[in-house]
Amino acid sequence: MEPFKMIRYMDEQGNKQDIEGAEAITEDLAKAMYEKMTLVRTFDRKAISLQRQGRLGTYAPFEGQEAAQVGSASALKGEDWLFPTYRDHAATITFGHSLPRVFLYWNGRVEGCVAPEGKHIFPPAVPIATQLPHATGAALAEKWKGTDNAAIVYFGDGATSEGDFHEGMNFASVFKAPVVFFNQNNQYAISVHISRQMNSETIAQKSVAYGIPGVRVDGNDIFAVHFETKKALERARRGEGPTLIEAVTWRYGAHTTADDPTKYRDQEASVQKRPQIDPLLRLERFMKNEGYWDQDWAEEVSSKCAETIESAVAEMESFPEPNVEDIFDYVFEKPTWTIQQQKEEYLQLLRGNQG
Ligand SMILES: Cc1ncc(C[n+]2csc(CCOP(=O)(O)OP(=O)(O)O)c2C)c(N)n1
Ligand SMILES: [Mg+2]
Repeated sequence: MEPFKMIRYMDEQGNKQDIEGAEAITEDLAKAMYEKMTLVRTFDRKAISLQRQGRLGTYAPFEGQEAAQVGSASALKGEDWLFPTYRDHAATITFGHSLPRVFLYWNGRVEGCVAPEGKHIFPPAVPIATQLPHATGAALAEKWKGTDNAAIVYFGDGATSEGDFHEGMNFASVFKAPVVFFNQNNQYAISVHISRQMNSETIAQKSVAYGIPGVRVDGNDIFAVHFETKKALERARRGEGPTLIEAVTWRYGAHTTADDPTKYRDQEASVQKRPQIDPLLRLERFMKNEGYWDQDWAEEVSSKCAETIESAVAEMESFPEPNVEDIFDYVFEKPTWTIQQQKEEYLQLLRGNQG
């Protein structure tokens, strides 16, 4: 096979591709994936709407990247580790994060960084690529403890220009850490197109430099993402070390709600691309081709997801008011004297304003 050729389990029209040794795609799996992608898309659209109404602080949308995130995170097991960025809530929700807490994160609440008990989900990394060495470390700790737990770390195309990307991959390769480096190549780092980010043709090929396997998948094909991630996780659990996966995808919307994509790309062209690349449309076509599609079922999924998201919003909004001390108390485990001083000054200021 041509090296780093894009792997597809279904083409753009949803036709199943012949993949040697591929696991069977069952109706149950297709339906479960469709439900999850519908849930996270509903979440994403709701979050934008809440931000526009002033009910969320800011938000980083992922519409277009649902297959990449849901397909990969659904391959994890209970005790695995997940290291997300600010755009990976579809992955964290799939792995069991709480919806109200993911909303709370976007209201700047520390509670939004806390995953449900027993779920190994790190808070989103905003500094680009810092989470890669963390994931390598967590994976190595699991290896040294003798478990078969693995880690997955999410990062964008832009993150490959950071030193931490190389440090995390190199260290993981040398020490055979059970970690999957999951790249979502949405082709932009805010306004910077990938052609200005790197000269290599693919991100997957960067694996060669570290002597680890590299896989390039169609990131809008949920089955390609799911099964290739599952294989990489199984390799990791067998003690064979890390894998780099490049999922080629696209974000339809803005980088964040503070960004205007029309300043750096043709948004009309992005809308025109939707019929070819939309991950939900592709799965729908696949399900129709396979005879799995049922319109009543799809409508029920959509209304159930809307209800689930509405009740998560209500829960987020009924959360106790934030404590202003939180922004000082959670910077370090124990506050440094500078932070202590800032906190006291701020509290004094508030008292002065009240008096
Ligand atoms: C170390 C660091 N440098 C710069 C930034 C500003 N910044 C925020 S998002 C971003 C682009 C990242 O692009 P990519 O890795 O492709 O992820 P995407 O946003 O596309 O998901 C940059 C440069 C940052 N957060 N951290
Ligand atoms: Mg990007």
